[in-house]
Amino acid sequence: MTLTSTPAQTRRLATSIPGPRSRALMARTQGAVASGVATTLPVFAVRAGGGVVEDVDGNVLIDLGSGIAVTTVGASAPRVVEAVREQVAAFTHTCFMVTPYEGYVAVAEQLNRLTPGTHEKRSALFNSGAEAVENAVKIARTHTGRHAVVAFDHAYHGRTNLTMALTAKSMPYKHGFGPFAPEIYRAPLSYPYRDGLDGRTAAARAVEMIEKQVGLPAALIIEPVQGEGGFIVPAEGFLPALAEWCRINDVVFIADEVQTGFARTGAMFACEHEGVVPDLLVSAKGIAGGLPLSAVTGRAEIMNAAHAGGLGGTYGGNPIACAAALAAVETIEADGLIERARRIEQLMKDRLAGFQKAHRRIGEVRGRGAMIAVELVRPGTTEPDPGLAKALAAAAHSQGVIVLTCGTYGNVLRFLPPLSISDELLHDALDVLGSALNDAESARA
Ligand code: PLZ
Repeated sequence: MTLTSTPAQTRRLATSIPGPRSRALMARTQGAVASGVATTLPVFAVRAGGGVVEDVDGNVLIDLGSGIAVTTVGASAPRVVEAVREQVAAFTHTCFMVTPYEGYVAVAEQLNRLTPGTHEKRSALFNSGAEAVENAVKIARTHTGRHAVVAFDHAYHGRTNLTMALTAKSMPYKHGFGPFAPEIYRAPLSYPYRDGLDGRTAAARAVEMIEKQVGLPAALIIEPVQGEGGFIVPAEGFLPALAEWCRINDVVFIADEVQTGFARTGAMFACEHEGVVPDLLVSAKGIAGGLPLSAVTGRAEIMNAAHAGGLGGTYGGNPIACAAALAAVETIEADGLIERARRIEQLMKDRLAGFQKAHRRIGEVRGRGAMIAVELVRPGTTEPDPGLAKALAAAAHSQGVIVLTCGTYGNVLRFLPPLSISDELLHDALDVLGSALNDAESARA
């Protein structure tokens, strides 16, 4: 019996994008689904795996999105499929808080082993990234007895009330949805392309703001490479300086590795690139090969600060999601996917650097591993060009390449391929992007 039905690994356009079946499903969507839930690319998936997504009209699209950095091991990674099949047949749920099961414990052990630092750790499992971020804040508050939490410019931490407060960008994430949770403060980030500051100077600027305007917070939360905010890699030294300030002041340093975790950036966790050891690390997305699972992992004395019964949730650490996570971790390690992410970085940065030479519209090529982006600007300036990002994304979509945009200014085109993608597919997708850039240039000339 074949366990997966992964589509053939080549781009194929059978109809225009979206095709007639997708258009019909989109009409049904409009009649049934709340319009606040928007869609990047209205093609309806039937199968996905390797580096492609196949739609209801028989189009095969190259996947440079991974469902927003989730299917890092692939959308139908064989070990994940097998593990899920076995677990779903055994039992779907008991609730870990009622009658526990081994899978949850095994995932906690793996997280404690894989996250940075050799200290004694504990983990707790949840469902979504936002839910895990909320729990990290709960844990930091009960541990320190303080309330304030510092987040950064351009941050994205989720869509629940507390995580909306932590998230920077108003439209679309917060607009009209307040009032937001109190005691959240925002510090300036290191954004080398736009502030030109070295890491130490940018960290000193952030620390000064925190000390003058907040005092001592319970926690500082940061994405080691910012995701939705624009794939911003802080200047070298920024993260270590903040972590050091937290250590000296007994402030909990929370790394939000929801988007960057699990091999995505060419390390198991992005904190490793600068040897940063967070007190608490939040993971989700790539953790379970597409099944909903998230976690907070951290120093045992902090994680154990919450009273018994203080943490939990009906579905947190669902057994099927845990089985998937164990299989995803095995896949990352056995298939050398951290190395693969580094190779993808090299391939993409080489090609994109070539585009940058030819097009003055690319202000910066940046990112780590298979988390790469181009920031688009008006020629000869650093002025953001969100219109170009939108046009390039639309052109790529129409040619069967799934790309996403991001950034506070909406001018960043980002690439998050599954690590199971082939070099051939990456080159094909980049060829499409290169032509789209040429077309955009001549259209505006
Ligand atoms: N922290 C760093 O990237 C989710 C959001 C997409 P959830 N990012 C994708 C959207 O528009 O909703 C994310 C993240 C970081 C937290 C989260 C939140 O994770 O699983 O979406 O709750």
